[in-house]
Amino acid sequence: MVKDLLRRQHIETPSWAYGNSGTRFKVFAQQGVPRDPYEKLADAAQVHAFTGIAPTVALHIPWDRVDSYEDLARHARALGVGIGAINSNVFQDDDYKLGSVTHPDQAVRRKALDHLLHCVDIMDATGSATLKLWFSDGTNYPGQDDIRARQDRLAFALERVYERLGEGQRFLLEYKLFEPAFYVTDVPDWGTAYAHCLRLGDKAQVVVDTGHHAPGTNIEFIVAFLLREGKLGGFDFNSRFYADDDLMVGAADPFQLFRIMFEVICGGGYGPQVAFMLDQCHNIEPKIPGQIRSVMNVQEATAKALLVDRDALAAAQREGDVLGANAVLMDAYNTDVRPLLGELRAEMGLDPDPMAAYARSGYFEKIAAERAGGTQSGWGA
Ligand code: RM4
Ligand code: MN
Repeated sequence: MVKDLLRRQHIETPSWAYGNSGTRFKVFAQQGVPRDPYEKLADAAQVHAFTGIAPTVALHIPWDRVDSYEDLARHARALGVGIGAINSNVFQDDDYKLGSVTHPDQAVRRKALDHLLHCVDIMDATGSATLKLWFSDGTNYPGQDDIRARQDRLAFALERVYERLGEGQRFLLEYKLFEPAFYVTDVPDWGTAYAHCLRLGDKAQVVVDTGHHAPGTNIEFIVAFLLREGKLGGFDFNSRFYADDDLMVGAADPFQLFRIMFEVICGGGYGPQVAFMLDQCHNIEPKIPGQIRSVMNVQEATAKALLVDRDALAAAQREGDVLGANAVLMDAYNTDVRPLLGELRAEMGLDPDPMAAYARSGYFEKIAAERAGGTQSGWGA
């Protein structure tokens, strides 16, 4: 039963995790990094080949701009993966200094909206069902712009995108507390994202990036609440020690990840309706193994959450047995699920140890040798 649910798990990896990345201080180049989206998909296919549960790859536009998106999708299929969410990028053009869809200048707002609509065209071409919207929009200084007018401009753009969505397509609105804006951020929290989505309808949902909250925020509460309202569309998983660190999910706080997964399962969110996506950057560690490790971390947290004895938990809760209820949860969290997952992988025809199997495969040596010349992909900030 637990194994069946785990076998069906689907974790999406981000194309940008395979490219070079860094901080505003330095981007360290690595060997074998993809030069184009085709090579990024090849690397993502390795993550799926060794874990068996990462069958889709999110694209980021324009980082993954190609001549033919149909051709890119065909290439993905031939590699055994599919195209997942299309991530819009309205934060790197010089025009967006004062915002994108909330910019005070109508011409800039139009340009940003056109990009978002273009992303829906790419969804049509690739068969992607999900558009992910993150806006860096905001202000740095009190008085810089009208907070309410910016909300109106945002609502206008979201409406236009919503109207453009086809059958079976949806958008996920992402929030982030701060950065790059340091005073007002136009979509800073789940409440703002939720309110905009609620007004639009079922095809608009909220995505929770686990790195986008103030320290100490109870993310599992947000998850429980949004699920209850049918507004949790998915996750951008990563972990953080300080701000939006984009470190490997489950690295900083595996217990938080377990608590989140438990709420997903209890709230009926363990299925295709809630997308489990990774949004990470591997600045100093090798990228493909970094993704494999991250997928395994989510899988381990999920296995532990599935092992919670929910009947025993409900009984303890009914009886007001505070310590008993807590113990039920902790027993599951403290279970070593690695043998179970090894067994599951063997049943799926995979090596029980994906990290070791990848290291032995020779793929890294191959790409390091082959990918000489050209320009390595990166997030180019
Ligand atoms: C943003 C946000 C988006 C991601 C970019 C790279 O902070 O998390 O989801 O697409 O970073
Ligand atoms: Mn994100």
